[in-house]
Amino acid sequence: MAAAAAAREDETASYMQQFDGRLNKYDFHLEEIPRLSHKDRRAEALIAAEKPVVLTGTSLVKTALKWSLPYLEANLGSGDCNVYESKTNRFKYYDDKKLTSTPDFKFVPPTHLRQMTFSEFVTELRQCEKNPKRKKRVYLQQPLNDTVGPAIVRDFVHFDWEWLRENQSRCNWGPLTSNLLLVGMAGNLTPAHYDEQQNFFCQVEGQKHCMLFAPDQFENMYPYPIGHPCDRQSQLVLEEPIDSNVFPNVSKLRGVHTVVGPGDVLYIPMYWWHQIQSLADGEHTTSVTFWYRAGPSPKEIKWPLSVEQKVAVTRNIEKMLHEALKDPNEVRHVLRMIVDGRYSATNWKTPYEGMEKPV
Ligand SMILES: O=C(O)CCC(=O)C(=O)O
Repeated sequence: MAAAAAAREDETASYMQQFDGRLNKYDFHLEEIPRLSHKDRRAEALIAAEKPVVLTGTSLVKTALKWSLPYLEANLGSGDCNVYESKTNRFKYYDDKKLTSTPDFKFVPPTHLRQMTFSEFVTELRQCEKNPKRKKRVYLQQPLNDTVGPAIVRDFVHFDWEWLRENQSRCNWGPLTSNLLLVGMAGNLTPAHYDEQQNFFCQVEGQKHCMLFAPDQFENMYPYPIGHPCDRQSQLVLEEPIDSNVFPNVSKLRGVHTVVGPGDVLYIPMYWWHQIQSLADGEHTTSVTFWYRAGPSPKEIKWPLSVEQKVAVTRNIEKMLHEALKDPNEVRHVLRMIVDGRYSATNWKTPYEGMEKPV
């Protein structure tokens, strides 16, 4: 038993070594995400504890492993797909509904959303691959909905829904909300962000480097303010030197990472920051996500709150202030007013200063 566990640990240790020299270098510490058989009890325990794990040997999207570009072109249907276009390899998400909520603030969208058929997308992808100097990249991010053709429906119906239901019920997650099909060029990068949902991230074609940062890294990741179109995204560009005068906590940043390939399923827990990049020296990549809403809040709240609960509370307070005050400068002023001289470190002797301890 101990030998098997040691062998599995060795497997994880040697797994990332094969990517030495193929991944970007980062200044912060990264540990490996465990790779475990989906039948391994430790994998179940990690999912239940909301810790990332790569599950091997699942048949979750076995029927999608044949989703090559020609297969998708022939079977995805003739409807339009969402294709993001970027002048760099970074495809930072933004919420265009928030674009109008700050009239004094000119936001320059980092990517441009276009609609096109899957065939048109493949033509664009091939052109971009042939002309890297044109500095145009494309990334298809299309929800799998009822516009897909019958062969894709058949493949979808044969996903391992039983395995998903078992996990959903064991972990008390809410309903499945969506499946996103992602087809991107080698080197495309989705910058660090967190989602408010649980995710089984399935790799179908090509390889992706996935870096995850626990919710307790919130202060080290410097998310944008909640009213910003890039809410839930980090302001840090992890590939570039980071100015520690502007972002002093960056020296404390630490994360975990892995590379996923066809058939691997990465569990990305809710509120875990993640940055995902298709390997630059590889081919195009294809992935499918399974996003689940969180389960109902526990009937009894226990203190101290978990880090995840604190992130949720922080978001709620920030959201209320943003909705009430509208202007980010006002939010800053009110937050300073609450903290300065009251909760600030220099003034904070004891929370009960001036109160006597009962004898
Ligand atoms: O694969 C990617 O590029 C991004 C995926 C992602 O951010 C997610 O599944 O939450």
